[in-house]
Amino acid sequence: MSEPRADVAVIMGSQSDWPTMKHAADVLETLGIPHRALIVSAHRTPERLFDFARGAKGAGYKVVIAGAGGAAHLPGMAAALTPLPVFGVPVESKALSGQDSLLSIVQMPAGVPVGTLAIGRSGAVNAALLAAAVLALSDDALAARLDSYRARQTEALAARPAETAA
Ligand code: RP5
Repeated sequence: MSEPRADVAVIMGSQSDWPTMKHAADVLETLGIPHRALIVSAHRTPERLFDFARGAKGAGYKVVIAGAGGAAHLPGMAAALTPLPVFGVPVESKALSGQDSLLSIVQMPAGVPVGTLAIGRSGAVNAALLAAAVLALSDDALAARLDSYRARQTEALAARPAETAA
């Protein structure tokens, strides 16, 4: 039996990336965007990476979100192999707090773009919101849901800070 259609692939280099990348999946879920999370390592499963990225468009994906840490080659290699837009999320590494991940992802050569997000949770959330914005260009119902998401976020922010324990 074939798997249901997914618009967004959330790929990551390791199980250890999931606590970060789950934030992207959660936002996609909230916005009702069909997505699939996959572990695809540029270094440990290079054949899986090639198979995934070469077949991503044909499989029906429209956007790829790729998260990796350390020597984070996954987003760039995915972008080299697929014409789909790729958003890269630098996962916070233990050794260098994700600065290694960020620099590995952001410094792509001209001609092979990766939309690079912030390190960690913010990057994962924003990658999902960017994916949603791309998909919303051709989906009015999703555009309305994205507008509502942003409106709820605006309404949730208090005008004044509450007292908190020191
Ligand atoms: C990268 O190496 C992964 O994306 C992960 O962030 C990092 C560490 O992987 P594990 O050793 O935790 O599996 O490829």
